[in-house]
Amino acid sequence: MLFEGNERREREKRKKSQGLLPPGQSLTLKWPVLHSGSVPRFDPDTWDFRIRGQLEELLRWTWQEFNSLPKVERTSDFHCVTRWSRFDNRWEGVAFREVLRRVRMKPGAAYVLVHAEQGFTANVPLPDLDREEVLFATHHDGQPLSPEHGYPLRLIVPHLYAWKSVKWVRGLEFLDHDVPGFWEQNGYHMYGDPWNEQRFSRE
Ligand SMILES: Nc1nc2c(c(=O)[nH]1)N[C@H]1C(S)=C(S)[C@@H](COP(=O)(O)O)O[C@H]1N2
Ligand SMILES: [Mo]
Repeated sequence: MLFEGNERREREKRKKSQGLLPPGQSLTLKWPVLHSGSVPRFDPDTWDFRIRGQLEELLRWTWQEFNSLPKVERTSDFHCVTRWSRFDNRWEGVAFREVLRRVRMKPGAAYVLVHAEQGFTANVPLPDLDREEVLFATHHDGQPLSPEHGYPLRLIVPHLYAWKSVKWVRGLEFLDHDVPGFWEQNGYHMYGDPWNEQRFSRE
């Protein structure tokens, strides 16, 4: 379902009055672009997705292998720590659980460091990824992701601030302890719950 113009604004008003906008956030109709570094180029011949760390067996998939995994659609809200939110984004892609099903973890694995192009990382506890609504998205509102929004693949973790929704994702590292990712090393909160305004680690 796509929400256009008045219909979209009506729906936003309704959701706002239902308390679905986290504290300190404002709604945006547009979709801002936010990241550190440049927009990477996608080469389907050299792209791979690596899963490593506390595993019985390391995995490596080519673009063709990853992209042929079963797809799902999920609609969710998006909350950036810089105080904008966007309701009702329709994402299409591969469910995190679809990937997890193929991973043989060691018993201690409890955290994931998500890896992206150019060395970008974000840390997320495994239970926060092992959720119905978490996916590796290839499409947004019916269109392929644009390069600046993460083409060809980005993670979507709707219940955490959007810096955990890693663009240009290239792999997962399973760990038995939590380590800070890129923004977390730069002062952002280790967990990042928008409902509790976990924006920065020293606040
Ligand atoms: N690879 C990568 N992914 C990233 C970031 C980044 O710097 N690098 N920034 C994050 C932040 S802070 C936000 S708010 C969202 C923004 O996604 P958008 O540009 O599609 O709106 O991407 C997240 N994913
Ligand atoms: Mo952000």
